[in-house]
Amino acid sequence: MADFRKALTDGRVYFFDGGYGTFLQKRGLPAGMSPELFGLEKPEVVRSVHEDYANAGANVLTTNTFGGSAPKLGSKVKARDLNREMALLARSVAGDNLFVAGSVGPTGHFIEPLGDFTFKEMVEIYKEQIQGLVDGGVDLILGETHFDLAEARALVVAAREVCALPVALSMTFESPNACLTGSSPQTFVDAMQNMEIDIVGTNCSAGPEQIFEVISNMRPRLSTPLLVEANAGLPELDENRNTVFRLEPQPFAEQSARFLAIGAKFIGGCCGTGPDHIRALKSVIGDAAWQKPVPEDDAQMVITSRAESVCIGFNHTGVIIGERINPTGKKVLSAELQEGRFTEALKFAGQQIEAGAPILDVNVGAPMVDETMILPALCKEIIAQHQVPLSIDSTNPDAVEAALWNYPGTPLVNSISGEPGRMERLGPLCKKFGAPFILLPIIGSKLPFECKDKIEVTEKLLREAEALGIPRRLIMVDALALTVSSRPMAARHCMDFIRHCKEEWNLPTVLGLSNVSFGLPARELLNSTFLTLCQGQGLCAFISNPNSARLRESLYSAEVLLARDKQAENFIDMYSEWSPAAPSSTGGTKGGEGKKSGAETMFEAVVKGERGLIEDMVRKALDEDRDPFDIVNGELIPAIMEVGEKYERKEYFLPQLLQSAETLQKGFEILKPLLEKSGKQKEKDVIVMATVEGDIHDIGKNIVCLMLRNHGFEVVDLGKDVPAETIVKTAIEKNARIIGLSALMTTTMVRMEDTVNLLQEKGLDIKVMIGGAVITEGFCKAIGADGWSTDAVAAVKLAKTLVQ
Ligand code: THG
Repeated sequence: MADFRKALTDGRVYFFDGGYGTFLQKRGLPAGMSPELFGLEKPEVVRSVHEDYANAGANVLTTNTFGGSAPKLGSKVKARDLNREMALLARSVAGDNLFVAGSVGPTGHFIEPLGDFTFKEMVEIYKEQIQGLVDGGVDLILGETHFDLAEARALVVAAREVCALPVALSMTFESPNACLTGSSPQTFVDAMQNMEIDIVGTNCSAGPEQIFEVISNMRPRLSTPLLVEANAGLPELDENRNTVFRLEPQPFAEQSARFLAIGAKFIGGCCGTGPDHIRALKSVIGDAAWQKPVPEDDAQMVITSRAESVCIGFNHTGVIIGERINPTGKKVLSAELQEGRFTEALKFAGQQIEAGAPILDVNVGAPMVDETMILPALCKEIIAQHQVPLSIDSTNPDAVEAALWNYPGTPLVNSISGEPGRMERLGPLCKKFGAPFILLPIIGSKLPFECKDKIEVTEKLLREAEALGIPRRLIMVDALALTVSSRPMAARHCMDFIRHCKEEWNLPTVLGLSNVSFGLPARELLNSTFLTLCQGQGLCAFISNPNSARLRESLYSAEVLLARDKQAENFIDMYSEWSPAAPSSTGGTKGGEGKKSGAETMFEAVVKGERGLIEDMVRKALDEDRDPFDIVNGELIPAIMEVGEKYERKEYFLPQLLQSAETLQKGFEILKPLLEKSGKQKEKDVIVMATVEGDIHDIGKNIVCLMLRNHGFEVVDLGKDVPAETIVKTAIEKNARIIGLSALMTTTMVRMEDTVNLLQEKGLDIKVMIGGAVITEGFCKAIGADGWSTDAVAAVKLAKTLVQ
């Protein structure tokens, strides 16, 4: 049988197949039925689709298992069995000449803090599905249409635990710059490449022209074979109210051919494409050679959060890793961490980010702190509020592991030393999670002091890492800054070592800056100058207090002198008004000076999503005799409006929106009894929300419910898969002004019309608003609904106009 691994590196371009859902509908898949269960009942229909794609010239057939995870399938069938059956079916058509990709879509649930699944649960769910695909003989595992980096990571981890097959992950981007949960195409690629994924890709969401923009944004650091599957344009409604994708095969293929220039090796189609689209791809692209992507950006290492990438490299700006979340010498922080409270730590997080730290070190090592519990818990809190990637700093490997399991990106692990067993324990974990790490060249209790000693220890650890198959892109060496007050040559040995790491090993270096000045006065002066000297030798990152203006001045000055701040643009931007008289209070943070850190008002707490602060703030305001109505109308509501505007401007994404909404709810819970008691509260408008019958997607609907409640609506949430009769009956009982309907699939959105018709039959004046990924204005008009929206913020606006 042909080996798919060879296909990953040869010079050819391969063709995937086209859409299944839309195609199966044409062959009798009933509206609302899951294509996977349909496939079990009518395998001959699925087989005929596979055959048509094989005849059209596809090299890779995709299994009919997109919704084949246990939560999607429900209790009717075992996920492993279904996936095996469907994989066998595709295999029987593919034979030995074609490849079979085992399709794995989203589960319909989010991982916490966005949703209610833990990362580990998600991994287990995917393992079951992937095991079935492996049983059935697929050639690769294909994650498709994902929109959450955390879930995508879980899928990759699961695939690696179950099998040794190549893994492809294809993400869907709502806009050229971000997916639904805020990850940019580039950050997605960075995280996946850190995990050594075999193929990165993007599919669905739009036609080839829009998708071209998405993959253009992946390009700077793309080095992995690329898979692209566009829709046949955007969905429209035909005269019979069926969703259609109208982009014809020829223009589809011509537009898709442009993907080659970005590095596409695998090209196929998604929604609305059929065998003719694949045939056209083949005739337009033919035997074109694969143009292997060559990254323009030469970063040595990339650290990512859910949303952001931070590059570490010889041609990149020196990276400050904010050190302040560390209980050493901090009484209040230590005491709080012992009690499991994070107010002080979160304050440090906010302050350091305001000061411009691109990465935060998180260290909770203090007496009587259970790091295994506290470290991941604090990371989760920081992640919920901030975008910056974290550096997980602990000597306890269990704590590091726990934090890694819970992180929605590829964070920095600080650190792996030569302590016996540590590389064996943490090295494979870093590899598995794609987490870059700091290699700390210490073995035993004696610190290497001279450059040659550091080289010797580092060489030994690098050999260990290599034996474990850890890629170089995950390794950054700690240059081990020691104090010059006891060892005058310490800084010079450090600089020699930094140079050696760069010139001999092409490895980036980092160090804990302040160690150097221990025991001396005016430490900031020494630290800043040491930084400059080290940068001259190739230091890439340093752990330090970013709130020091002097340090930032040194850093950004050096960037000009090292020609990394082209035309001194950044420097001029920050320091054009710099005055020598007050070096410690001027310059340094872009737009950040003068801004207060942390939230000072309830308004700010909601905007920033400071869940931990809001309750105390509300109680304090009540103690000060503030009117509950004034708090709601004067602070909370304007804050959530501001959040909505940020969301529309794409400054905020779903995670921030949810964070702010939950913060508001927490504050509101305290005020609610008071508002009700005073009776001054005006009658709330009632809105009945439901996902229509046959559709089990409720992520979008749940978010809309939360936002509507935040804006003062009384929401009756009927859940998912709800028949029109139940919806209308409830609306009558609750005296609702609006019914809100959600559907994700083209097959189920047609059920929205049932509710509209039923209301008309009964002559009821209840407005109907609809939403969901595939809803269009044309569809809304066609079924006679009163309005449609594409996201939670727009839905709130719409609801407000409908009740006016
Ligand atoms: N290498 C690597 N990781 C590290 C270090 C390193 N992690 C820990 C440390 N060194 C870097 N972090 C700190 C954190 C705090 C301080 C110094 C280094 C510090 N604390 C003050 C004190 O102890 O008095 C408190 C001052 C304050 O309030 O900020 O100085 O070398 N890989």
